[in-house]
Amino acid sequence: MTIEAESKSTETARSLTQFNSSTSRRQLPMLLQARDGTMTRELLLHPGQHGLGMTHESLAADTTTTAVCGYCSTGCGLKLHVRDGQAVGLTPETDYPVNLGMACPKGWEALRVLESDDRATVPKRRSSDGDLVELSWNDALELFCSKFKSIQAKHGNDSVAFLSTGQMPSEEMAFLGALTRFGMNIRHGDGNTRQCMATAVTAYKESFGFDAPPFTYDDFEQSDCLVFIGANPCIGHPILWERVLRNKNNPEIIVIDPRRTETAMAATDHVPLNPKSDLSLLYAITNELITNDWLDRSFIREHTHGFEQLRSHVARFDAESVARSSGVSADQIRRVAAKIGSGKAVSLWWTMGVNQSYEGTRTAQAIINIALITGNIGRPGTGANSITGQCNAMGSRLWSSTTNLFGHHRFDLAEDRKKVAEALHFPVESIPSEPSWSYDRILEGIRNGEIRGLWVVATNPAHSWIDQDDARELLNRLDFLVVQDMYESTETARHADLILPAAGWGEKEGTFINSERRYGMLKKVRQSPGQALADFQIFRAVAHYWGLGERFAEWTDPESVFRIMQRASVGSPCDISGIEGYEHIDRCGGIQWPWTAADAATSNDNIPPIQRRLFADGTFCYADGRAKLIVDEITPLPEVPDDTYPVMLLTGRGTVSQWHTQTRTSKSPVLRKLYPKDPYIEIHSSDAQSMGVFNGDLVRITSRRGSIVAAAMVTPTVRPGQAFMPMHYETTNRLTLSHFDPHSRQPSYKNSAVRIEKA
Ligand SMILES: Nc1nc2c(c(=O)[nH]1)N[C@H]1C(S)=C(S)[C@@H](COP(=O)(O)OP(=O)(O)OC[C@H]3O[C@@H](n4cnc5c(=O)[nH]c(N)nc54)[C@H](O)[C@@H]3O)O[C@H]1N2
Ligand SMILES: Nc1nc2c(c(=O)[nH]1)N[C@H]1C(S)=C(S)[C@@H](COP(=O)(O)OP(=O)(O)OC[C@H]3O[C@@H](n4cnc5c(=O)[nH]c(N)nc54)[C@H](O)[C@@H]3O)O[C@H]1N2
Ligand code: SF4
Ligand SMILES: [Mo]
Repeated sequence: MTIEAESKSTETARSLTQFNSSTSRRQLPMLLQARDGTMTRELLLHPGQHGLGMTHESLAADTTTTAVCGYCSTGCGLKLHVRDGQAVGLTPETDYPVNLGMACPKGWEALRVLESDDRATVPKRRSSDGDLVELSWNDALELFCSKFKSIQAKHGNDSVAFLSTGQMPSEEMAFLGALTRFGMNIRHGDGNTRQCMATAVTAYKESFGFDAPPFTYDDFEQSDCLVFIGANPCIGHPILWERVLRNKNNPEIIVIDPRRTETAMAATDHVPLNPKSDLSLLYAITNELITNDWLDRSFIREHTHGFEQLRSHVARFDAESVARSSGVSADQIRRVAAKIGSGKAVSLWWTMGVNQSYEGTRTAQAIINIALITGNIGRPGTGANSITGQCNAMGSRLWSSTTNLFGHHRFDLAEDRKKVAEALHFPVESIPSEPSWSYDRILEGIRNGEIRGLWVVATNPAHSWIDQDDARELLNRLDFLVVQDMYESTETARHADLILPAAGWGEKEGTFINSERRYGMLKKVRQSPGQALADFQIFRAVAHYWGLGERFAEWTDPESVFRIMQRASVGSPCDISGIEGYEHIDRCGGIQWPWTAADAATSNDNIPPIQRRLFADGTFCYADGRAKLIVDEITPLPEVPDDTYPVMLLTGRGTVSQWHTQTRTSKSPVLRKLYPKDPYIEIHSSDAQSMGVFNGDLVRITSRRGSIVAAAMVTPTVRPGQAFMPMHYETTNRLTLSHFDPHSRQPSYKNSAVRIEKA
């Protein structure tokens, strides 16, 4: 049997059975080297050969295996039903501690979207007349390397960059970061996590001394007061909302959102603040907590810095004046403060309504301050909790080596560089001493000619980036754009000079880290189409073609990289040295970080408790163990509605069935039936009336950036003078204003001034 034929027939079986059979697992390294001891190009590039070995005999005709869903950060366990090595169906896993037998429509349809005519199945390059023409993997990789190297030779190492994702397994994040930044001399690369989590990361780092979301999902069930700020979990995290519904304490549920969302409707108290007035509102709530002495004074004394400064800062934010600026009544401000003040287990949850705002970092820290001064942290049902978005945004935060060095170390500390270099067995000189430019700075680099080559992996900037007309114009300026995606029809692929076809969820393996810090397994349960390769395998091949094969010799398969990650994690707050390997993660229903070698040695059979939260002893990640209470001045909103553009446009998630730029969810006939096909904008009936617009009429929406048409959805869920558009439609970001939180450089997608007229 040729390598090709053999691997085609056995590879799915391998990745399935390796989780069930420890004897077969031990054969892996042997098989990897058995062929001829070295990596040949054929072995690297063979379609579907993902570098793992298992014998054909171990394939069970009918079997099931549990893998984590590849959409949102909830990280539900899905039980995959496999016949002859190919997944034929799935059901939510009842034994998985995250979802307890539940899944949302995207999860149920996860397999269906993998079959589609526009799957990228073969590498393609743009010919001189603009058409896409097929080429072999060998030619594609040679083209990739020669183009990038020649741009670097002509314009300097920094003239090529990459943009990646929160949707690849951690091992692929780790590989891409190490390959580019410690190997290919690419200094700048960032991820779509900048669009999403950068604010939470910055806020946690400054407040706690580490990017450490403290919670576990059980906290949804243990709180007696839950506060959601700029979060709509009924749509964005429906299974987490199910966990809230399991709460037996009859909890107060406070939702702070300008819109009356599905979540707000289910709340006991909806706080419909003016968009972007969160910071002053939270300061007013803090002021109420302090003046009424609803505080945990001993916690403040023993575990925090900065209380006096916080007290005097928020004293200026009295309920009456903040009522005027935020649109929330002084009574409601006091009522919300009283509920937080009297709660025994208060948890505060935030997502994009906070992260995507021009003063998001300080807003997130105002939330953290409230949890700290009331002692609502480290206990069941408490916490200042940022819910992540994508299946592996957390993996990107720890392992992508973009803003932080591999394993959330610091580029600027020589001792950290040394530690990482030793863990990777790389020369310490290969580790740069500075973080990458942020996403927006990389795009500015394209504008002013500093960046000329770009490698886009598992993200779709020509739809999702802010101020889209400008973003696309910048992509067109590039000398060479490489797009590595599952589909060749994405908006970004339309600009590509080279398309590298990637395997997707279910077609490869690795680990995802969910919002509660839980490593879970992604598994290969089906063959990727055509010549599509796992991103892992593409990175491995790039390393080889670039001439870095030897440096990455240890990076043969995802689990080997997981071991490297474990080495690098030792001694840090995200230490995972106690995990035995993939089979251990699988057996335990996922494992939350940290899980140290010492934890492993002192626990029964190395089985971690199912739910673990951080900071139970009040010790934070700064050297003195104390958290910081951080405050700042309120700054003016960059674009305020005026006579010409009188409406404030909010954007976000539309339905449970749509995922981002829809490259995946639009492929399922079931999901497509569950949401409007064409763009729509939610407006209030009084605004509709003054425009002479009825529900369903087409309207023209114009901002200073661009002008688009969408159907009007007349609804009481938005207030007069405000409108809402889902981000899932290609046109939405043609309207958005390019502005950023100054600390996190996260785009502020949720406020742009627009004019709406009957079309
Ligand atoms: N179905 C589905 N689920 C998803 C995703 C998806 O595409 N589809 N994406 C995933 C990802 S990556 C993410 S990041 C999460 C996002 O999940 P969420 O953050 O919950 O979703 P969004 O709709 O972007 O924003 C949440 C809310 O912020 C509100 N908001 C806007 N401006 C303000 C403001 O100034 N103040 C306050 N307090 N609120 C404001 C909006 O009205 C909106 O209801 O969802 C994840 N889950
Ligand atoms: N106006 C507005 N814009 C927003 C937001 C908003 O609220 N409002 N939210 C922002 C947020 S929070 C986010 S997270 C971003 C998301 O923005 P994007 O990352 O651009 O959105 P996705 O559609 O998830 O793009 C992921 C791409 O990766 C591909 N893909 C999926 N799996 C794999 C894989 O395993 N390998 C490879 N190589 N490719 C794969 C998919 O086909 C798709 O093309 O959008 C941001 N944009
Ligand atoms: S809630 Fe999120 S993780 Fe769970 S099935 Fe839906 S998309 Fe997947
Ligand atoms: Mo996100």
